[in-house]
Amino acid sequence: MSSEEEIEIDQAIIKKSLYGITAEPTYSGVLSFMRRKYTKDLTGADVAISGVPLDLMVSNRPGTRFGPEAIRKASAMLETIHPYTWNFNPYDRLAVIDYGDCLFDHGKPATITDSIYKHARKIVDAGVFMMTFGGDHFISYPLIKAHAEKYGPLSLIHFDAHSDTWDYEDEDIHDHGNMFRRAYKEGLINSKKSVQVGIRTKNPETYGYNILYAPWVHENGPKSTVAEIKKIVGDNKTYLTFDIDCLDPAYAPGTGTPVMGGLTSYQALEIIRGLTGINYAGMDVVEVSPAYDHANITAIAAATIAADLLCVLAHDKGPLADK
Ligand SMILES: [Mn+2]
Repeated sequence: MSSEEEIEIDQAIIKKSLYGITAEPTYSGVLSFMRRKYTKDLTGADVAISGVPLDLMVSNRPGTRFGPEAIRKASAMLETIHPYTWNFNPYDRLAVIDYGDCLFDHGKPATITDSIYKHARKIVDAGVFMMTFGGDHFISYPLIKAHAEKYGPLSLIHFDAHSDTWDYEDEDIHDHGNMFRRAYKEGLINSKKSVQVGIRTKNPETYGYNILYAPWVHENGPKSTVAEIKKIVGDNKTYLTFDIDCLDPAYAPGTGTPVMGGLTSYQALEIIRGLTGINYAGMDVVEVSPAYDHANITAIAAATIAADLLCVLAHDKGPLADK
């Protein structure tokens, strides 16, 4: 920016249009995701970013309640335009707001599922696309429930080291390891038209989910992975969930349950950047746990993945008609 250009700081508050982006110092000002307008007003919004700062359902190391905050902070450093992949500014095409976080009562764990579900229903029922930041992966269950009630049984594109289809005796257990069994059992997900990508842990029961294991992705590369994903989900309404532990711990150490042998950040971005032309219902990026992070590696990875997913949506929407 030129020295004469006036920098107006705190775009998250003062921004008038829901479109466009204004440069401001990366180290200063009110944080929202990509400095989007921080608002509860869904009018005119295409996409609402929101956080679910939950880490009560983890089986291993907690701390993902600080995930949404870390992803917002990391996003302040991101470039808006990646000319080698997307030759456009996504915020010229998509009206993206930051809706803030979901409020729930951590002292009443049994009420949390419903609080997340109601938070999602408010946004989904307004016809606004949700991009949600976790929080532990359990949050995907109430989010998917809200989306499936509007759109019918969904296809799932699920990036993870773990399949999260554990079979517990108690059907009503609140845990970040069995959401996709539960969502399948409740008819929220069509598992045959769904795909899990990057899995590299024990998986006793697949419930019909298609699985592209991490070694398969490494052997076949991003292009074949994209082709397989598109073949599986077809034109079905699709929910995309990205557990950051899909990435190798070298690229995402700040997470509760890291597993070696995962995707590189470049592989993940190449796959995501190929996933255009899919009939998306909603998306989330989960399991960032800043206390285990180093140099914000994991938060930057999550913010970049989310920003690129917005580029996918902006690509599919195309440029706005001239006003
Ligand atoms: Mn996982």
